[in-house]
Amino acid sequence: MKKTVVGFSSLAHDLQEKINKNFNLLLLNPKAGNLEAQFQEMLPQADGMIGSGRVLNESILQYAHKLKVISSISVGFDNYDVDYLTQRGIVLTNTPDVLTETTADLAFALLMATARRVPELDHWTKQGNWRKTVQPAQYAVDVHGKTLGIIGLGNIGAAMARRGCFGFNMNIVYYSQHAKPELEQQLGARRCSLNELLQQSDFVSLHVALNEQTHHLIGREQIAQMKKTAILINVARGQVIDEQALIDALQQQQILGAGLDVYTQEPLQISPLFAMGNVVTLPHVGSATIETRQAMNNLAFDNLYKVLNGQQSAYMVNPTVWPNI
Ligand code: 8YV
Repeated sequence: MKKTVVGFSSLAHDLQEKINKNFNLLLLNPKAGNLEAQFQEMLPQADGMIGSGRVLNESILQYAHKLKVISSISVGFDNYDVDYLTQRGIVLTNTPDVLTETTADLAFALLMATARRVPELDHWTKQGNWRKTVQPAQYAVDVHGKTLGIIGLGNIGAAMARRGCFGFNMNIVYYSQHAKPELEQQLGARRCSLNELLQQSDFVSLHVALNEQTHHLIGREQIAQMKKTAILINVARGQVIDEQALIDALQQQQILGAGLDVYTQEPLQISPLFAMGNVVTLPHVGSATIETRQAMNNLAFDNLYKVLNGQQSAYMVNPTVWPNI
């Protein structure tokens, strides 16, 4: 008998087809309302779950009596209570690596767009304001040769650092739990304290996972350490920054600008950030390219398929569960 898989977010058509060929797919339907009732009905049958962008905790998973695996179509796993899953013997898998370069591309695009005021000047030009040669009011700031501070030198942080070093001759400093001697060698990167990084960087780019240690890692005190001319880039998770502190700092011109892809509340529909010319806001699109989303879907399917067929996946977030499942 085919195993049952519950899709907990909208899934691409070809992913649905692949799942349906191998398993019995039940898809949550947000338009039909009452998600809790839908979960309550579907989850007792679920052997596997697949999707992204939804908090799945004990209050929902209590209905999933025979669940073996949650395959998350994301690298981040802050939406899941990993300890609870481990206790329950449920494997959690994710999709790292395939999105590293694409996410770093976007982080660098945000850095460039904010520093060179691309969206702001695009809007200004289209509004018909270009009546004579641009004046200092339209000037931006240089990127090349500046100091790029990377907070969290994991895969995506390192890919961002490479772009800065090799593409723009930037000086790289980083703050990370672990020293990365190889990257220090390759990129001339220097490890330093968080305060030192904040004080010295022209661009501060966040690349840490969200957890108890990184929640509001960048708050009022940290922003106060930054240069007045510095720009903050965040493609990690919104909650790594105290968003109100950032808004206040931008309004008081304590820093020059911010390039943001992630927010405390998503989707974000109203925010003082939207009224600020020196802030570039994107709708959480770090991995959102056709190729990368396809690769993430393929990997998530592979993870799901393997675990439901008794094979280990290389991308288990809680591998200690394995012998017991
Ligand atoms: C997700 C992301 O795909 O992978 C992550 O952790 O943040 C994104 O790339 C996105 O959250 C999908 O909802």
